[in-house]
Order: sequence, then structure tokens, then C-alpha cells
Amino acid sequence: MNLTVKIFIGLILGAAIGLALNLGAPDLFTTLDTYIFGPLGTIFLNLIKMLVVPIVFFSITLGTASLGDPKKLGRIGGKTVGFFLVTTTIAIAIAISLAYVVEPGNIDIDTTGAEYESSEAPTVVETFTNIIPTNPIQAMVEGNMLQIIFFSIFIGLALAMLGKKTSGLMKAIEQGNDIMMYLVNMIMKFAPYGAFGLLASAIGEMGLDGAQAMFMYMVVVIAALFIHAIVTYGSAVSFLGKMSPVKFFKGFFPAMTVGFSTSSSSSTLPISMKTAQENLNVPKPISSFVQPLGATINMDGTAIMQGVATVFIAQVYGIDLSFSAIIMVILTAVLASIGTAGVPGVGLIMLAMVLNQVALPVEGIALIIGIDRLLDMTRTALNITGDAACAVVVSESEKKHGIENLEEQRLQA
Ligand code: DAS
Repeated sequence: MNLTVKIFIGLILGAAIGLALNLGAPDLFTTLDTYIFGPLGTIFLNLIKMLVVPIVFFSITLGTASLGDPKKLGRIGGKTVGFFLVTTTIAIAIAISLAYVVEPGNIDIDTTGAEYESSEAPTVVETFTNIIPTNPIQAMVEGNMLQIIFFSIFIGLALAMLGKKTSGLMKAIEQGNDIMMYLVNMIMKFAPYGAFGLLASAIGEMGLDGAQAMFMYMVVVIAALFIHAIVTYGSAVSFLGKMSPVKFFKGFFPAMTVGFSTSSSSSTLPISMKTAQENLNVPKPISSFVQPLGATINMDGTAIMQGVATVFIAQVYGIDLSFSAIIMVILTAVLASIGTAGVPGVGLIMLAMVLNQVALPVEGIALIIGIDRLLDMTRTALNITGDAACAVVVSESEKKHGIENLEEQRLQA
């Protein structure tokens, strides 16, 4: 039985048992929550938290280094990275706005269980100046994610600029990232049990209100994914890519279905590239530069989930996020998407990082973890669609430079 089915079974069982106990046997729930549901959930959450710092360091360092030497990145690289950063920022802005309008987390449930030290969020200026770590190791010890991301990007840029001189360290970083991806896979094997425990605990505690809140959370994420696809990608391919959005979505749909079923941008990459080249007429040189890079550093769907989840968890815990905290969320999620590798479940680990950064209780992940696998499928389909939209836009803009020098540019990059 595959992992997705097992997670769904854990999800359904957890919700059903939690609801039954909430309605019929609250005392029994308390006992079971103390000795079974709670520990299962805590183990899973702690496993996720354990990977946050190393995964951010290895994947963002590698993601940045894979950009290649900034000088050689050239016109195509600049356009590609620019498109990625702009669309990811738009994605998370859509997500946060929709979450504030719909307020999926606006339910009165008892969350006294989770302590929340309301450390006053720094101002926007402090957010940007504090991003530079005076002591990178201390930043890792304290879990100061923006500082860890900043340091990782610098190391990645240095690796890109030094090239062969630091090929040994580059290899070590690649192997470190491979280890992280392997550990994510290992942890995801525990997901069915963790999802069961977390959901039984959350629904048992919150009852129907909790189930309704989770459903609303899912609705808001999926709505934001669709809005971003149709409005942002539709406009980009139409106005910049000179391609009908209908042709774009119809042409790329086969790859989207594979992304949906695998929940992994990386394993869908060969199909994504073949589909873009054959159905969207993206020249091979552009497709083989933009889409692999996108599968590594461009995750609009994941940024959308992180935006909605952060606002949802703040609402559930009755916490008002300040404007600078929102800026921090956007900055952290955009930068985190550089590192989010294209494997199932990694977006959830990065969410723990975003919550860390704005000092929201990471326990809040318990409220959404059960349904995350379904959302992972939908956001992966969006992630790869964003890469294809970028490839269409970049290839249209390169037409005036002639296709022949594309190969030369790509080889240089
Ligand atoms: N599953 C990831 C991907 O492959 C996205 C995520 O985990 O959010 O794109």
C-alpha cells in the first residue's frame, strides 16, 4: 500500500476517533491523548523540527550554488530568477490576503495547551538589518531562520564563484543534501502514525469546530493555488509569453497530473520538460535550464501553503500578526522556497521554519498536518506549472536574440 493511502487512512481514522471521543467520551479522550495520540504527534513533530536547520542550510546552499556563477548566469538566468522571485512573492501575497479575508482559523477553541510567548516582532527595517548573522553557528543553535538562509545563500554564491577550487566542498554539500532528502523520506514513512495522532488529538480537543476549521484551511489553500495559476501564470504566458492561457494549461496538463500524483517536482521533471518542449514549443536549451532550476528554487504552491498556514495558525491561537511579522513571513517563505527541494512533504518542514521565524507555536502544524498530503499533491502541480510558465515567458523574450545563442548561453551558465 503506498504512503499516500496510508496517510489518508491515518487521517480518516484519527479524525473519526477524535470526533467520536470528543462527542461521546471526553474523559477517555484525555487518557488516550496523554498516552497515545499526543506522543505519536509529538514524535512526528519533533522529527520534522529536527531536520529544519540542516535542511535549510544544505538545500539553500546547494540551490544558490546551482545557479552557477552570477557573472555567467547571463540574461537567461537573470530573467529566470527574476520571474521566480516575483511570482513567488505574488503567490504568498495572494495566500495571505485570502487567508485574512476568509479567516479560516477564526474559531473559538481552547488552545491554552500551547504556550505562545508573544515576542514583539521586529520592525521592517530591523527585519532586514537583523537578517545578517553576526554568528552563523549561534543563528543555527537559536534557529534564527532568516539568518541561516542569508548565510546559506552567501556560502552558495561563494561556491558558485569559486567553481572548481571548492568542488570538494560542493560535493560534500550535495551529499549532505542527499542525506537530508533521504531523512525526509524516512520521516514521511512515520507520517501515517503521526497524522493519526495529531488529528485524533486536534479533533478530539476541538470537535466539529476543529474539523470545520481544517476544511476551511484546505479550501483557502486550494482557492489561492487556482487564483495564482489563472491570474498570475495566465497573465504571464498571455502578455509576456504571447501564448493563449488555454493552450498553456491544456498543453501542460499531462505534467500537472504527474506532479499531482507524485507530490514531487523533482521526479516529475523529465515529464515536465518533455511536455513543455513538445506541447508548449519551449526550445530545449531554455527548458533544460529553467525547469530543473525551477524544480529546485521555485515553489509558488509551497509558498502559498506557508502563507495560508501561518495566518491560519495565528488566527486559531488568537494572535494578531503585525505588519512587520507579515513581511517576515513573506521574506522567509520566498527565501525558503529557494531551498525547498522537490520531494513529498518538504514544504511542511519548511513551514516549521516559517513559523519559527515569526515565533508562532510550531505545534500549530498539528492542525494542518493531517490534510497536508492532499495539499502537497495540489501545490506540487502548481510548483511545476510555474516553472513551465517561466520557460514560456523566457523563450518568447529570447526570440529576438535568436535561438542559436541559447545553447551557447546555457552552456555558459
Ligand atoms: N512536494 C514538494 C514538491 O515536490 C512541494 C512541497 O512539499 O510543498 O514541489
